[in-house]
Amino acid sequence: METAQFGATPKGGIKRLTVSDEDKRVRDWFKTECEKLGCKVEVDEVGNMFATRPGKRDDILPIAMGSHLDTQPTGGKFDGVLGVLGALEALRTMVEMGYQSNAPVMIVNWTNEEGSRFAPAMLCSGVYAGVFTPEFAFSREDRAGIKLGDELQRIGYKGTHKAGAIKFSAMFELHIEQGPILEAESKMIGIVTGVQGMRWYEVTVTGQESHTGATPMLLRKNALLAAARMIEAIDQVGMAHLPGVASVGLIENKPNSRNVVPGEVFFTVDLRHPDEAVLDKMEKAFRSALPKIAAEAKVTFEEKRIWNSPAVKFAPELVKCVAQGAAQAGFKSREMASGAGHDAAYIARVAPTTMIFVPCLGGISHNEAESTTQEECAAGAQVLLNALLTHDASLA
Ligand code: HGY
Ligand code: MN
Ligand code: MN
Repeated sequence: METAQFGATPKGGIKRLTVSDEDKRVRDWFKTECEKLGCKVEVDEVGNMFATRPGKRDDILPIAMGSHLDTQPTGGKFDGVLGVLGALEALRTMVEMGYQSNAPVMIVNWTNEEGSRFAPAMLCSGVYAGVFTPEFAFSREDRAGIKLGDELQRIGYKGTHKAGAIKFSAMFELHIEQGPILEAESKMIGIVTGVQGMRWYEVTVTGQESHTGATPMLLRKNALLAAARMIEAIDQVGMAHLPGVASVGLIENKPNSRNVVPGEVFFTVDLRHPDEAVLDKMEKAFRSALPKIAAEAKVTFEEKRIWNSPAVKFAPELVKCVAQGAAQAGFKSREMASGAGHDAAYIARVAPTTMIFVPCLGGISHNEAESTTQEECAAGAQVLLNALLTHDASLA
């Protein structure tokens, strides 16, 4: 609730876009809170923040707990934030109890998880994992043409450490489920086993601007009409490959004037499925639908895939720590895969990683009404701490 002030919206949500002034304020707040716990806070070249508290032994790598503090434009108070603040609460509890772990403990705030302002999502955990170069990340532009690298510099979070240089031995990520399963089954904890495959595309449809009054229907090259038919076809791709999903979220119509037949439309496509082979089929179906629609509407189009995050399985030994942690705390739990993308999906490439879910009201997320009870937040933080200490005990 305290960090929800940074980017608070009138409808009770948060607008805290990556490396905006609001993001700077919550980063500064996070740094101060970690330093109060005796942590050293380091920032890498793409703004990832690493707060480390020493353990009994300094000859073994830290165990990390991480997530993100950036939000969607109409985001909620818990997506990403619960994972960072849940980690802070777990660390606070250790400090208050005067408990020292074997391994150092690290809290990580990953830059640009949402991919809303700067595509793709999970960009800077991706840089850390070697999926993208720092230069690629710096070059990413928002729809106003502002570059991520320049904004990182402007808010003072373009750190000195090379991405990937600050090491940890394992990562746990606490997150709200962002879907309806745990609530429907009255389970408190999701033992997350992996993340589904995700692909993002950009489509630009080009027609011809013309007068809406003087241009006969049969002579038009209406880019928005073609885009509308493409968007319908994309929805059909999702419906034909359940439990896969297919979405168009961002659309720009030019010139967007009441009495001009639209000449150019830009829109984004988000395809996801747990099985890569089916995701390939969805991609093929999507790509084969566009040419027919364009030809009928007498328009042209360009389409390119800008992101491909394959399905990921999490580390079984850490998944077990979460299951033990939930049982230890006496919470009902169930194994599940994640529909949403998370930094853990990329971090799993460079260190054993897993996730913990708690329910959110009605499974609603990426929505200002996103809501999770204090009891559910506390349960998540408790299981996060239990899982971390279970893993830590194995390192003694
Ligand atoms: O797109 C996602 O699934 C995540 O919320 N960035
Ligand atoms: Mn998230
Ligand atoms: Mn999100």
